[in-house]
Amino acid sequence: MTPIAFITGATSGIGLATAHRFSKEKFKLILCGRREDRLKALQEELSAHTEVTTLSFDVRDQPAVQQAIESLPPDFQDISILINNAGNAHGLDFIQDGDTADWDAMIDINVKGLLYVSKPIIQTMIKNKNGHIINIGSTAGKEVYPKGNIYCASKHAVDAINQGMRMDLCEHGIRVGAINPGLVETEFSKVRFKGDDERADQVYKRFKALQPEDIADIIWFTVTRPYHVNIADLVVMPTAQASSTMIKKS
Ligand code: NDP
Ligand code: 8X3
Repeated sequence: MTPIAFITGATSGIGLATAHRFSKEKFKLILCGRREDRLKALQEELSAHTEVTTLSFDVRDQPAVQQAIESLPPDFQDISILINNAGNAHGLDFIQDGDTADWDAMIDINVKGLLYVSKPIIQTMIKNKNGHIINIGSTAGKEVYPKGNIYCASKHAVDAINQGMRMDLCEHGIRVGAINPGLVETEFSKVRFKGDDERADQVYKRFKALQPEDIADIIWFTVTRPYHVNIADLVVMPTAQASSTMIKKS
């Protein structure tokens, strides 16, 4: 049976590159995001390679998430791969200056949204005794950096959820693992700096950042291991990066 992969945050960056990579391998795809125009264009493009359906919802809206997943056509319901990728940083401020709306966004999207998406799909995986969940964490889930406070907290939560999911789903034969990238050149910094493109571009200047395709490759490698092999927790950085705060710039 052709595997069905459910990718959140497929409209940009890592999720978009993963959608492209998986489409070339003929996996059936359920692509998610809020920007419907991008989803529709992507569906049209990737349908040349494989079967694609799209779901537009905000991961923060639990009833909308549930309803969207329940609305899947029968031939897209048996999801075997879930890539929990949707997420972003909002702001980069000292904790005393942080905007509480930014804190809410990061906790609601990166943590609660991931859980809202996972729950109904886990139920399907348990029923089918087959499944692979890949949680996109971050080096920010392994270490904290100045002004990273709440984003780092949200990614530390993803790290804990990844471990907890793996423990709870082990007896059901479901694979669970995290991929934790360092700096990847995507729209991430544009979102973090709220459209200040000049500031966002500076983040990836004077060193070779990871590209979204690099992470898509690793996700592909992870899902194509034999079923008894589960990549539980993987950290990947650009060669020029040694930690969140140590980046060798030219
Ligand atoms: P992008 O900003 O390029 O992509 C983020 C994706 O998440 C978009 O497709 C966006 O879709 C989706 N998204 C954001 N908010 C919501 C929401 N409320 N509801 C539904 N979908 C949402 O960033 P990246 O590709 O870099 O980020 C992907 C993941 O990788 C994130 O979890 C991020 O934390 C993580 N990461 C990124 C790193 C980096 O340096 N870039 C490093 C380590 C981890 P839409 O706006 O259409 O809803
Ligand atoms: C994204 C990487 O270092 O900007 O998760 O937090 S970082």
